[in-house]
Amino acid sequence: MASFNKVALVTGITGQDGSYLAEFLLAKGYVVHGLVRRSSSFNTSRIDHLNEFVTDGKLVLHHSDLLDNFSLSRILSETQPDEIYNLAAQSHVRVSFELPMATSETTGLGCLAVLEAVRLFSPNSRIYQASSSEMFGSTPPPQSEETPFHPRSPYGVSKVFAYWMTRNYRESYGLHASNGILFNHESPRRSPTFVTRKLTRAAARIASGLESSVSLGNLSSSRDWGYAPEYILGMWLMLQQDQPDDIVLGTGVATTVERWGDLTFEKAGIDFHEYFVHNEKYDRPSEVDALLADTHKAKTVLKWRASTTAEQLIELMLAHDFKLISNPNAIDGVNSELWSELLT
Ligand code: NAP
Ligand code: G4F
Repeated sequence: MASFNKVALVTGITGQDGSYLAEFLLAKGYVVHGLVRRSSSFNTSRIDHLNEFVTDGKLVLHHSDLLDNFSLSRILSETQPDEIYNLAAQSHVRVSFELPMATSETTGLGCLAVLEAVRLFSPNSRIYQASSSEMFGSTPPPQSEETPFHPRSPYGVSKVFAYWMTRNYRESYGLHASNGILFNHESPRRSPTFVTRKLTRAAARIASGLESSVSLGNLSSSRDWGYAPEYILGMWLMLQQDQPDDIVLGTGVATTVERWGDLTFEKAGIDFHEYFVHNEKYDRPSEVDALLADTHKAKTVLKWRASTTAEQLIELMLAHDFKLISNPNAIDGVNSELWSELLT
């Protein structure tokens, strides 16, 4: 289904999800505007392969920052997007304990800045807010749209603020604003500061003789890990609904960190417990023990379901991390069969 001439604006386009979303929307015929924050080093490696679209004027990159209300307002006024995906955030939970103020500003108030700029300058835009299963915190699994929040980190608290602001702007001003409550989703584009990619990268490097150990924190927590490109379809589907809503996306299967480590190292031909070293600097002052999605609503309302299993995800991430050892510039392509399935 092509959606010609639609305009989308993506905050966080340089991140894991933003880069897949940009590819997805461009393939659907959208003009995509992406916000890139200023950095002293290159921060566009995940979208550099889309340069041909920049040349064609289909992908337009703007310097901006969620903390700069003027640039947000100006870009929204000028572009009048049909759809806005607010993906920008300080998204690392452990780091949010070290940077509680900066995390709250970007991840919490940043969402409010987007909502207010939309209300004032582009009220017909539909908005997707990247909410998180981290909001459920210590509430036991399975977690659904009806599950009470009990966040366990400054990141989680900030996401709860953004979730409620999104609902409040929907109820107060009639904005088409939806919360996608996404459980963990990973890919070869995941930053290696998150545990899944840290493990696939370490396994490939240890098996290749480049490293001799991997330092980690708590191994007993469990997460509902899915494959990021599939979640992009779910985000897009939320904005195609007549009514805005709040919807959980996940796989419905949970794996512990230890099991992920065992499987990953086994697939690399080595034994996880021979190379694992505990380092308390990766422990968190308060932990989220167990996340597991109840995806009934996504299946019925969006007709969306995750199909890549944790084992398949490990295999594709590990394969890419092995490839990076011989070719550090290798780009991870999404399997073309899956990509065309997602696009139809
Ligand atoms: P990510 O890879 O960490 O990307 C975050 C993006 O936000 C990057 O583009 C980053 O820019 C940008 N950003 C950070 N601070 C900013 C600021 N002040 N102004 C403008 N941009 C800023 O995160 P992700 O995994 O793609 O996740 C996307 C969103 O979904 C995030 O909001 C995350 O919290 C949420 N989420 C993720 C998951 C998951 O499992 N991946 C699950 C639930 C919710 P730089 O590239 O310059 O750093
Ligand atoms: O990979 P993680 O850092 O992901 P976490 O904390 O679940 O957060 C991710 O998913 C959220 C959705 O629920 C997103 F909203 C958020 O933006 C992010 O994408 O940690 C997963 C688990 C935790 O229990 C952590 O304590 O792995 C444990 N862990 C053990 N050792 C580690 C490490 N996590 C990291 N990052 N690094 C370690 O060395």
